[in-house]
Amino acid sequence: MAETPFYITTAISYPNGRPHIGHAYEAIAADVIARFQRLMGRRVRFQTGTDEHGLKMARKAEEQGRTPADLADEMSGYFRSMCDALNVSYDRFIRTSEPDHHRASQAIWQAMEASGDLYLDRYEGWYSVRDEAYYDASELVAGEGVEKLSPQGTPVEWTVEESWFFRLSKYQDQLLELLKTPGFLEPASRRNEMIAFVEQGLRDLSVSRTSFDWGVKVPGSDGHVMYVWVDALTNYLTGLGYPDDMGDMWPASLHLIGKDIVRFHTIYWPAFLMSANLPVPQKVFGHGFLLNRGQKESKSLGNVTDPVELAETFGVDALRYFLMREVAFGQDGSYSPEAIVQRANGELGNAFGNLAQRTLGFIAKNLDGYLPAIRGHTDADNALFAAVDRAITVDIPEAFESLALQQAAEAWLQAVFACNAYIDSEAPWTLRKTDPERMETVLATLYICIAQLAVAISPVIPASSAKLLDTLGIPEDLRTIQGIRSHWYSPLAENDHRIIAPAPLFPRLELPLDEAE
Ligand code: ME8
Repeated sequence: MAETPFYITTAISYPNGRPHIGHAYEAIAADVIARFQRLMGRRVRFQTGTDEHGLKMARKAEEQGRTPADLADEMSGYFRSMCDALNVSYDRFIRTSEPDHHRASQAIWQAMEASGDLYLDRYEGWYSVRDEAYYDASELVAGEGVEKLSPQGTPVEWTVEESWFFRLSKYQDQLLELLKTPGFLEPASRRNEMIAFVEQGLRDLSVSRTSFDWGVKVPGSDGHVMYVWVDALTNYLTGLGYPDDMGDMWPASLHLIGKDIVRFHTIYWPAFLMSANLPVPQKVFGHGFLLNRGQKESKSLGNVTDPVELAETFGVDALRYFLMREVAFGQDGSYSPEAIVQRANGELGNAFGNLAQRTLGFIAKNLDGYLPAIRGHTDADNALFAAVDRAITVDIPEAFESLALQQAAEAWLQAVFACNAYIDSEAPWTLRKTDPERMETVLATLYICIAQLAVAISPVIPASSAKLLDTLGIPEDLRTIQGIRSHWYSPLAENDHRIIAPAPLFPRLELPLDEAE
């Protein structure tokens, strides 16, 4: 079977301010999925970046008395360094202000024009700058007093200007069919809303603006810049080289986005692609929102958290693990320092860290660090091997594959518990006196299981896993599911690999003082 590549993208963020925890959450989730696919031996391409055009950026820059380009340069840097700090393994960090992106956006525009899908008219209607979205009057909701708000609760303004329109209405039937295709839009709970929106009847979409110039120029139409979402969505093609040869990475395997921008990704974007005669993405997943102790973060509430500071306080892997383990992927979730500390200490520190520490420390102390010898396995050993193997070949991969990220972490933790039950019942510290040969077999069994579990959880806690696998002496090329199931133990033992004073993997976390009060 020909190898199918895996192309995953996050939304590109508006760099009108610094990144918040929601941005970190999405980047980490995408990274976990990308790393899992690599672990399965697939060729992966992973793209993230910043969405720099539009009125929201232009206005924010004006407020600060600087140019939009200057604002974008500064803020985009924070997004990129957040990804780096959180160990997000992107292949391309795209900025929509880059020249190749302007070229790609103009090319898709011309392809839509060639299909007869663009025409000049006058736009009159509501626009939300915060959402960079047009809304029909029927969608607006009452705010406090007389003002009307968008369905997302953001302010709207009445806008009248000459504009290019895209024949969205033409794609109504095709879009309905696409939205009803199993697996295209997940979780399924988001599907009905989109189907209802299309069934109401689609109106053509205004796709250019003339009242400002911070955007991609409409080819051959002076004074028009593209509606920011037209260029933003095109970033997924730019990164592959569009309009030149895109290789075999398109259509994308997965666009990972938040629930607030599902309409853009499952209605507008597929319609643009259909118009340009390009295949539509295979899957769009709209994850939930992350709340701070159940509340939306906002400057006025003073509860905005810098994700990089959070990682510095608790550790990158503790934060990554917490986010994946705590929240059912697809639903909203909440975080707090207490909850992070509790999960990290209980599950990473006590359950997995101690298991590794006890086993390796025991080998270092009692066998001078030389790997224990295996002299025939008992039923208990085989039962543990079977449980761990099932976890790493069935339960964990199936959960990751279906984007049930929380379940993947849960399945891993269950296998860790099985190892802990085994170490307690086999009690190598007692065997040391009564049956030193059996003690060695027990330690070797644990050694193999720990290595396998370190590989299986590496998408979530890559740095800690790598550190543990280094200590264990597992060569890089065996750090895949297939590799770590091969018979590497005896060759490693014969190689005289030694375990010397293993360092604790997960230092015990305390709540910062101001949180503990
Ligand atoms: O929407 N929890 O950019 P953005 C989880 N530029 N996810 C959240 C979140 C939260 N509290 N807040 C936001 C944009 N997000 C556009 C995207 S894509 C071609 C253009 C998610 O900076 C949000 O849903 O407002 C989106 O997926 C991403 O963060 C970037 O949001």
